[in-house]
Amino acid sequence: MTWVGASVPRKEDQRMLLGRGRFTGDINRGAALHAAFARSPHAAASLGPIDLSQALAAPGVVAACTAADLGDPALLAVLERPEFVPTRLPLLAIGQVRHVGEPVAVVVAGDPYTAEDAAELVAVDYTAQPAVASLDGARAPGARPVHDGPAGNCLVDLTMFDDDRLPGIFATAPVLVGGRLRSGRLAALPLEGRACLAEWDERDGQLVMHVSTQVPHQVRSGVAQALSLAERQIRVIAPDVGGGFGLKCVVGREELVVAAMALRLRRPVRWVEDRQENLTASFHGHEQCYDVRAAFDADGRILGLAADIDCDVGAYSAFPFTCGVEPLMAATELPGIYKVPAYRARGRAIASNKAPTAPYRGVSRPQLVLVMERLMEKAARQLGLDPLTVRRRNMISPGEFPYTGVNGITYDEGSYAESLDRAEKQVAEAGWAAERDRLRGQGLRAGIGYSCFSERTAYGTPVMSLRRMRMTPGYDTASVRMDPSGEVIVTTGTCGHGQGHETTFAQIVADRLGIDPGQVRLREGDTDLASYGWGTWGSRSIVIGGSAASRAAEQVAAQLRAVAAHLLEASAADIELAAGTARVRGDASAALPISELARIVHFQTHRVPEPLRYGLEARSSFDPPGTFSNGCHAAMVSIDVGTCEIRLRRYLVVEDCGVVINPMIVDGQVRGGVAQGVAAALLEQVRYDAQGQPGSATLMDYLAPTAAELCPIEITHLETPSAHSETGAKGMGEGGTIGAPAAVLNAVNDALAGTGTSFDHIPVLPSDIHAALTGAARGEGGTA
Ligand code: MCN
Repeated sequence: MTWVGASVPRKEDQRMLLGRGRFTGDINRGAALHAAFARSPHAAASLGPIDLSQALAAPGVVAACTAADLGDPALLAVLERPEFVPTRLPLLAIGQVRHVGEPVAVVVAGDPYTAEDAAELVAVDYTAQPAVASLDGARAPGARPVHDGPAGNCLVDLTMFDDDRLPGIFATAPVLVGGRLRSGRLAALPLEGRACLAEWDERDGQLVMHVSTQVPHQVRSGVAQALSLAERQIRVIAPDVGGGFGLKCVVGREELVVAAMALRLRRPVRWVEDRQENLTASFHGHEQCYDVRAAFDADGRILGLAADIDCDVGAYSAFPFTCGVEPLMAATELPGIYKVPAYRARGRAIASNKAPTAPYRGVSRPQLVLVMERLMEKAARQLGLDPLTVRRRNMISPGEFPYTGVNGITYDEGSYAESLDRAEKQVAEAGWAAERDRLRGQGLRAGIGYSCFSERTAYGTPVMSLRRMRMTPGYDTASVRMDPSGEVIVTTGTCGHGQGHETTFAQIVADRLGIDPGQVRLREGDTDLASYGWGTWGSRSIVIGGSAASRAAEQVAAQLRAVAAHLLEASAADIELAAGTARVRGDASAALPISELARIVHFQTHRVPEPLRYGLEARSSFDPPGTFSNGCHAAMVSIDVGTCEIRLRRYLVVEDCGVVINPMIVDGQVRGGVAQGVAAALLEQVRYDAQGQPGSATLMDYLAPTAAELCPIEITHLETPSAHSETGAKGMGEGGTIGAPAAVLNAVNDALAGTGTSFDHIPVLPSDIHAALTGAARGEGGTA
């Protein structure tokens, strides 16, 4: 029996469910001051003098500062490419504001209410300018530049791939499909917004920061770079973090301002973001537009693909990923699981007067899957073929792994065809078609949609270095230490924030050491525990951190075997570690509890030879080329032709993330991800008007999904182990979000079959349906 593969209950849930979690806002410092920000009400304006006098005079206010007072600190995220235009991210705006909600001054007071009231007394002389509030507006000839310098507001312009055969292919192919496919701007919406508590530790000469972040080391580097400190002078701790979804894998300027104020005042300073700030002034994602063309042969095989991809990245490049993250991923990974012989892709990051963007869950994969799945459907319709047949004819098939695509990506072994076969079989066996017909018989419109995809995960240094980020993430490290009582501490540079790492890392290490996961304690999210770590994003933790922990645990296991062999006068190769005991294989009487070995190594060191003395401890690292999970989603929706409400009726996921460490946790990840993907398809959208004013600043306007909008999600696991992780696991934390929008959109279009309308954008809203059903909408899906 192994712990890996078992649905071990989540260790972290006990404290969460009993209200004993410790989030940044819970950390009590009697003398803590509170920061609030004066923020721009304009999307674009030049900044005249800022008058802090009234704010400073307010009772209870301790300090107030502008950028100039702080020496105009800034962050700079850089791609080392000529096609990239770096844009300085000032911690507080100076001279110019570029989006509503941009902080222009900070006020610090004894309580948050006083600080917020005083922030409203900051008098700023704005001269409003016309805003660049849409992709079309930003790209239009003569558009006002968001930043001085780049033409057409283009911060990155990269033609990643090209093929001079494409014009010929498009001229002669029997079938051409394409169109403009768009996805709306999204907010990640973690339950806990951003939060930070910074305090100067006089004794250690260290700025200690508790931050609600996914990337403590990058926050440390950001503080060090912006405030000119050595990294050792800063300790960043992520306590319990109430979700991040990518929003917290970049460094927030407010966190750094709080650090600057704590340094200046030598008192603890706290800032806790409210929901309005979270929706308007943090980071968004996924506002993308694809102009695509694809050529197919008469059998439905793709011959060529060309795409121009524009991402509205908002006003600034977030640190450290830069605004290149969405267009680079989109242009590189668009072909996905399909064999594309000839490919051209240009990806651009377009600046606008909106909040900046971060790598929100899935980054560009939900969109690129949506694009490819729509192309498959369109080609099938034109050819009169079953859309699933067209997918099968194009996907990488079982004998072809490892497969290197036209985009240079090598896909490790996956179950692309099998997952589609399974999904189709389950849909048939569960009678979805009959249910769809029954719904149609009741006067509803109803449809079924599929999506097939791979989820590239665990991007290691070999892959990340191709992006040419000045700070190149990838590897991670872990250490495993057994204490004198036989309990184990694992430390790593990853930083779970809801994924259940305390449980799954413990399962891996417990198997290696032959102990119970209850004896393993994971410590992550503290920069003083790992020399450097890249945090948790890109579904990297179980492959990269988990493999580093597995390797370190193997080394400790070898140390235990050597100690046991010495004490039991046996060969180390004959010692097995299981159920808390080291025993000589085949000799039931020759055994010692592992806790006894730990006690001897620490307290009776003289009983073991020199190389085995002074502790049981090892450190290791891992840096993979990456893993590819895969899956197939199927969705059924119904549309009420009276109210235009779209209802999700059925949802099914077949997913393959290699060896499953904890099926219950993986199911939870899939369900949460699907909820976010369904919401992206049917509900959520960050809105701005033509002046760049946000129209979705509260949860009344930004429609997060609730249980009422979802339906039960059936999940089937396939397991194709990866050769690129120590455990055989592949990452999977984004797959639900990646597969869902395409499946739902295809289901909506199936429901609309016969109306002459289909959609190529998300979210599809009741207003779109109304237009479709009243004939007001033109078929943007073209021939689909
Ligand atoms: N797992 C497993 N077996 C596998 C793969 C994963 O048991 N074969 C488990 C892991 O042990 C881990 C979880 O599933 O507990 C997710 O693992 P992994 O795929 O490595 O992803 P990360 O832990 O690196 O998490 C990042 C991923 C991303 S990129 C986003 S965005 C996201 C997500 O996780 N944000 C989340 N899931 C989230 N879940 C919560 N609750 N909150 C967020 O903000």
